[in-house]
Amino acid sequence: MTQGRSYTFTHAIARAPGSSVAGGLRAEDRGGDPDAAAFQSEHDAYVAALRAAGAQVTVLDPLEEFPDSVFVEDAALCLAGKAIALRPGAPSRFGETAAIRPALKAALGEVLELPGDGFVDGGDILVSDDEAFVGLSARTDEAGYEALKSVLADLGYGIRKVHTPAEILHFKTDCGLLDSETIFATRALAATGCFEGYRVIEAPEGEEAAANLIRFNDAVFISSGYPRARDLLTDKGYKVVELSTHEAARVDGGLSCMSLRFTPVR
Ligand code: CIR
Repeated sequence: MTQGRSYTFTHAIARAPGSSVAGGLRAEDRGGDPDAAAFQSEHDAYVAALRAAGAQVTVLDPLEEFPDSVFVEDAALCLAGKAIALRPGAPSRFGETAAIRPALKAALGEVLELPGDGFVDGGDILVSDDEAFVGLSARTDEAGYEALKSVLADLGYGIRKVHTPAEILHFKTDCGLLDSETIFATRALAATGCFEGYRVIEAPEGEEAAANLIRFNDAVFISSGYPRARDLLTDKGYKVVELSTHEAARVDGGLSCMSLRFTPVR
Protein backbone atom coordinates (compact mmCIF):
# COMPACT_ATOMS: atom_id res chain seq x y z
CA MET A 1 0.00 0.00 0.00
CA THR A 2 1.22 3.49 -0.79
CA GLN A 3 0.16 5.84 1.98
CA GLY A 4 -1.77 8.81 0.64
CA ARG A 5 -2.13 7.64 -2.94
CA SER A 6 -5.91 7.97 -2.73
CA TYR A 7 -5.71 11.75 -2.48
CA THR A 8 -2.24 12.73 -3.69
CA PHE A 9 -2.37 13.49 -7.39
CA THR A 10 -0.63 15.46 -10.09
CA HIS A 11 -3.30 15.51 -12.80
CA ALA A 12 -7.01 15.80 -13.43
CA ILE A 13 -9.36 15.54 -16.40
CA ALA A 14 -12.57 17.55 -16.54
CA ARG A 15 -15.04 18.30 -19.32
CA ALA A 16 -16.67 21.66 -19.81
CA PRO A 17 -20.48 21.57 -19.61
CA GLY A 18 -22.33 22.01 -22.88
CA SER A 19 -25.54 23.98 -23.21
CA SER A 20 -27.30 20.60 -23.33
CA VAL A 21 -26.51 20.20 -19.62
CA ALA A 22 -29.89 21.86 -19.10
CA GLY A 23 -31.38 18.52 -20.17
CA GLY A 24 -29.24 16.43 -17.81
CA LEU A 25 -30.74 13.53 -15.90
CA ARG A 26 -32.22 14.14 -12.48
CA ALA A 27 -34.28 12.09 -10.07
CA GLU A 28 -36.52 15.03 -9.26
CA ASP A 29 -36.83 18.68 -10.09
CA ARG A 30 -34.63 20.83 -7.85
CA GLY A 31 -35.68 24.28 -8.91
CA GLY A 32 -35.45 23.94 -12.65
CA ASP A 33 -32.80 23.25 -15.27
CA PRO A 34 -29.21 24.27 -14.71
CA ASP A 35 -28.26 27.50 -16.40
CA ALA A 36 -25.46 26.71 -18.85
CA ALA A 37 -23.57 29.99 -18.33
CA ALA A 38 -23.78 29.76 -14.55
CA PHE A 39 -22.67 26.13 -14.73
CA GLN A 40 -19.69 27.17 -16.84
CA SER A 41 -18.69 29.74 -14.18
CA GLU A 42 -18.93 27.13 -11.45
CA HIS A 43 -16.91 24.76 -13.58
CA ASP A 44 -14.24 27.41 -14.21
CA ALA A 45 -13.92 27.94 -10.45
CA TYR A 46 -13.71 24.18 -9.90
CA VAL A 47 -10.91 23.80 -12.45
CA ALA A 48 -9.08 26.81 -10.98
CA ALA A 49 -9.30 25.25 -7.52
CA LEU A 50 -7.85 21.97 -8.80
CA ARG A 51 -5.00 23.91 -10.39
CA ALA A 52 -4.40 25.84 -7.17
CA ALA A 53 -4.20 22.50 -5.36
CA GLY A 54 -1.42 21.40 -7.70
CA ALA A 55 -3.24 19.69 -10.56
CA GLN A 56 -2.31 19.83 -14.19
CA VAL A 57 -5.87 19.89 -15.51
CA THR A 58 -6.97 18.86 -19.00
CA VAL A 59 -10.36 20.40 -19.75
CA LEU A 60 -12.06 18.53 -22.57
CA ASP A 61 -14.47 20.21 -24.99
CA PRO A 62 -18.18 20.02 -24.24
CA LEU A 63 -20.11 17.14 -25.79
CA GLU A 64 -23.56 18.43 -26.63
CA GLU A 65 -24.82 14.97 -27.55
CA PHE A 66 -24.26 13.82 -23.97
CA PRO A 67 -25.95 16.27 -21.56
CA ASP A 68 -24.35 14.64 -18.50
CA SER A 69 -20.83 14.34 -19.90
CA VAL A 70 -19.55 17.13 -17.62
CA PHE A 71 -19.69 14.42 -14.94
CA VAL A 72 -16.58 12.65 -16.22
CA GLU A 73 -16.16 10.56 -13.12
CA ASP A 74 -18.92 8.16 -14.09
CA ALA A 75 -17.28 6.85 -17.27
CA ALA A 76 -13.89 5.87 -15.91
CA LEU A 77 -11.89 5.01 -12.82
CA CYS A 78 -8.29 6.13 -12.40
CA LEU A 79 -6.07 4.55 -9.78
CA ALA A 80 -2.52 3.32 -9.36
CA GLY A 81 -1.53 5.18 -12.50
CA LYS A 82 -4.05 3.25 -14.60
CA ALA A 83 -7.34 4.08 -16.25
CA ILE A 84 -10.25 1.67 -16.31
CA ALA A 85 -13.07 2.35 -18.77
CA LEU A 86 -16.38 1.87 -16.97
CA ARG A 87 -19.88 1.25 -18.29
CA PRO A 88 -22.29 3.87 -16.91
CA GLY A 89 -25.73 2.49 -16.17
CA ALA A 90 -27.94 5.22 -17.65
CA PRO A 91 -28.77 4.59 -21.33
CA SER A 92 -28.29 8.25 -22.28
CA ARG A 93 -24.73 8.02 -20.94
CA PHE A 94 -23.61 4.81 -22.66
CA GLY A 95 -21.53 6.69 -25.25
CA GLU A 96 -19.54 8.71 -22.73
CA THR A 97 -16.95 5.99 -22.20
CA ALA A 98 -15.94 5.92 -25.85
CA ALA A 99 -15.84 9.71 -25.84
CA ILE A 100 -13.39 9.94 -22.94
CA ARG A 101 -11.18 6.97 -23.87
CA PRO A 102 -8.77 9.01 -26.07
CA ALA A 103 -8.13 11.48 -23.25
CA LEU A 104 -7.49 8.61 -20.84
CA LYS A 105 -5.11 7.01 -23.28
CA ALA A 106 -3.25 10.27 -23.82
CA ALA A 107 -2.88 10.82 -20.08
CA LEU A 108 -2.34 7.31 -18.77
CA GLY A 109 -1.45 5.05 -21.68
CA GLU A 110 -3.23 1.72 -21.93
CA VAL A 111 -6.88 1.85 -20.87
CA LEU A 112 -8.13 -1.25 -19.06
CA GLU A 113 -11.59 -2.48 -20.00
CA LEU A 114 -14.31 -3.78 -17.74
CA PRO A 115 -14.94 -7.37 -18.82
CA GLY A 116 -18.48 -8.66 -19.44
CA ASP A 117 -21.56 -6.55 -19.81
CA GLY A 118 -22.28 -5.29 -16.31
CA PHE A 119 -22.66 -1.65 -15.39
CA VAL A 120 -20.65 0.55 -13.05
CA ASP A 121 -20.86 4.32 -12.54
CA GLY A 122 -17.71 5.89 -11.15
CA GLY A 123 -19.86 7.80 -8.68
CA ASP A 124 -20.52 4.52 -6.92
CA ILE A 125 -16.82 3.89 -6.26
CA LEU A 126 -14.93 5.33 -3.31
CA VAL A 127 -11.24 4.48 -3.39
CA SER A 128 -8.95 4.47 -0.36
CA ASP A 129 -5.24 3.69 -0.46
CA ASP A 130 -5.73 -0.04 -0.79
CA GLU A 131 -9.37 -0.83 -1.50
CA ALA A 132 -12.47 0.31 -3.32
CA PHE A 133 -15.97 0.54 -1.89
CA VAL A 134 -18.44 -0.17 -4.67
CA GLY A 135 -22.07 0.70 -4.05
CA LEU A 136 -24.67 -1.34 -5.85
CA SER A 137 -27.28 1.11 -7.09
CA ALA A 138 -29.74 1.81 -9.87
CA ARG A 139 -26.63 2.41 -12.04
CA THR A 140 -24.16 -0.17 -10.73
CA ASP A 141 -25.10 -3.85 -10.82
CA GLU A 142 -23.69 -7.14 -9.53
CA ALA A 143 -22.16 -8.04 -12.89
CA GLY A 144 -20.37 -4.69 -12.98
CA TYR A 145 -19.16 -5.19 -9.43
CA GLU A 146 -17.77 -8.66 -10.23
CA ALA A 147 -16.06 -7.36 -13.35
CA LEU A 148 -14.46 -4.49 -11.48
CA LYS A 149 -13.39 -6.86 -8.72
CA SER A 150 -11.29 -8.85 -11.14
CA VAL A 151 -9.66 -5.74 -12.63
CA LEU A 152 -8.91 -4.26 -9.21
CA ALA A 153 -7.50 -7.54 -7.91
CA ASP A 154 -4.97 -7.45 -10.76
CA LEU A 155 -3.98 -3.97 -9.61
CA GLY A 156 -3.58 -5.09 -6.00
CA TYR A 157 -6.71 -3.43 -4.63
CA GLY A 158 -9.29 -5.04 -2.41
CA ILE A 159 -12.95 -4.38 -2.99
CA ARG A 160 -15.94 -4.04 -0.67
CA LYS A 161 -19.43 -4.54 -1.93
CA VAL A 162 -21.64 -1.97 -0.29
CA HIS A 163 -25.08 -0.56 -1.05
CA THR A 164 -25.99 2.86 -2.29
CA PRO A 165 -29.04 3.97 -0.30
CA ALA A 166 -32.12 3.98 -2.53
CA GLU A 167 -32.83 7.67 -1.99
CA ILE A 168 -29.50 8.88 -3.40
CA LEU A 169 -28.03 8.57 -6.87
CA HIS A 170 -24.51 7.37 -6.14
CA PHE A 171 -22.60 5.95 -3.19
CA LYS A 172 -20.36 9.02 -3.16
CA THR A 173 -23.35 11.33 -3.04
CA ASP A 174 -23.17 10.57 0.68
CA CYS A 175 -19.44 10.23 1.38
CA GLY A 176 -15.94 11.33 0.50
CA LEU A 177 -12.41 10.41 1.48
CA LEU A 178 -10.60 12.85 3.78
CA ASP A 179 -7.32 10.96 4.19
CA SER A 180 -5.97 7.42 4.29
CA GLU A 181 -7.90 6.54 7.44
CA THR A 182 -10.82 8.95 7.43
CA ILE A 183 -14.10 9.17 5.55
CA PHE A 184 -16.66 11.95 5.73
CA ALA A 185 -20.17 10.56 5.41
CA THR A 186 -23.77 11.17 6.19
CA ARG A 187 -24.92 9.71 9.47
CA ALA A 188 -27.33 7.41 7.63
CA LEU A 189 -24.61 5.91 5.46
CA ALA A 190 -22.14 5.61 8.33
CA ALA A 191 -24.79 3.82 10.38
CA THR A 192 -24.86 0.98 7.87
CA GLY A 193 -21.39 -0.01 9.11
CA CYS A 194 -19.96 -0.05 5.60
CA PHE A 195 -16.86 1.92 6.64
CA GLU A 196 -15.72 -0.50 9.32
CA GLY A 197 -11.98 -0.10 9.93
CA TYR A 198 -11.98 3.60 9.03
CA ARG A 199 -12.50 6.68 11.14
CA VAL A 200 -15.75 8.34 10.10
CA ILE A 201 -16.60 12.00 10.51
CA GLU A 202 -20.33 12.53 10.10
CA ALA A 203 -21.79 15.40 8.14
CA PRO A 204 -23.82 17.65 10.43
CA GLU A 205 -27.55 17.03 10.40
CA GLY A 206 -29.21 19.15 7.74
CA GLU A 207 -25.89 19.44 5.84
CA GLU A 208 -25.85 15.93 4.35
CA ALA A 209 -25.15 17.35 0.89
CA ALA A 210 -21.71 18.41 2.12
CA ALA A 211 -20.73 14.73 2.23
CA ASN A 212 -19.83 14.68 -1.45
CA LEU A 213 -16.40 16.23 -0.95
CA ILE A 214 -13.05 15.56 -2.53
CA ARG A 215 -9.55 15.67 -1.19
CA PHE A 216 -6.88 16.75 -3.66
CA ASN A 217 -3.39 16.96 -2.14
CA ASP A 218 -3.74 19.17 0.92
CA ALA A 219 -7.07 20.70 -0.09
CA VAL A 220 -10.52 19.42 0.79
CA PHE A 221 -13.15 20.78 -1.57
CA ILE A 222 -16.64 21.05 -0.17
CA SER A 223 -19.78 22.57 -1.62
CA SER A 224 -20.50 26.05 -0.37
CA GLY A 225 -23.55 26.63 1.78
CA TYR A 226 -22.67 24.16 4.53
CA PRO A 227 -21.00 26.29 7.22
CA ARG A 228 -21.17 23.69 10.00
CA ALA A 229 -19.49 21.09 7.81
CA ARG A 230 -16.85 23.63 6.81
CA ASP A 231 -16.14 24.57 10.42
CA LEU A 232 -16.11 20.96 11.58
CA LEU A 233 -13.51 20.00 8.99
CA THR A 234 -11.48 23.15 9.54
CA ASP A 235 -11.42 22.47 13.28
CA LYS A 236 -10.13 18.98 12.57
CA GLY A 237 -7.22 20.49 10.68
CA TYR A 238 -8.28 20.08 7.07
CA LYS A 239 -7.65 22.89 4.60
CA VAL A 240 -11.16 23.47 3.31
CA VAL A 241 -11.93 25.11 -0.02
CA GLU A 242 -15.58 25.96 -0.66
CA LEU A 243 -16.96 25.77 -4.19
CA SER A 244 -20.43 26.42 -5.49
CA THR A 245 -22.19 23.37 -6.92
CA HIS A 246 -25.57 25.06 -7.21
CA GLU A 247 -26.03 24.33 -10.91
CA ALA A 248 -24.54 20.83 -10.82
CA ALA A 249 -26.88 19.93 -7.96
CA ARG A 250 -29.91 20.65 -10.16
CA VAL A 251 -28.91 17.56 -12.16
CA ASP A 252 -27.79 15.50 -9.17
CA GLY A 253 -24.12 16.35 -9.64
CA GLY A 254 -21.54 17.38 -7.05
CA LEU A 255 -17.83 17.85 -6.60
CA SER A 256 -16.45 14.36 -7.07
CA CYS A 257 -18.16 13.70 -10.36
CA MET A 258 -16.69 16.64 -12.25
CA SER A 259 -13.14 15.32 -12.45
CA LEU A 260 -10.95 12.28 -12.74
CA ARG A 261 -7.92 12.66 -10.49
CA PHE A 262 -4.74 10.66 -10.93
CA THR A 263 -0.96 10.47 -11.10
CA PRO A 264 0.45 8.97 -14.29
CA VAL A 265 3.20 6.39 -13.86
CA ARG A 266 6.13 7.44 -15.99
C1 CIR B 1 -26.72 11.55 -13.82
O1 CIR B 1 -27.85 11.34 -13.36
O2 CIR B 1 -26.04 10.66 -14.29
C2 CIR B 1 -26.18 12.96 -13.78
N1 CIR B 1 -27.24 13.88 -13.96
C3 CIR B 1 -25.45 13.24 -12.49
C4 CIR B 1 -24.23 12.41 -12.34
C5 CIR B 1 -23.49 12.74 -11.09
N2 CIR B 1 -22.35 11.89 -10.97
C6 CIR B 1 -21.80 11.54 -9.83
O3 CIR B 1 -22.28 11.91 -8.76
N3 CIR B 1 -20.75 10.75 -9.88
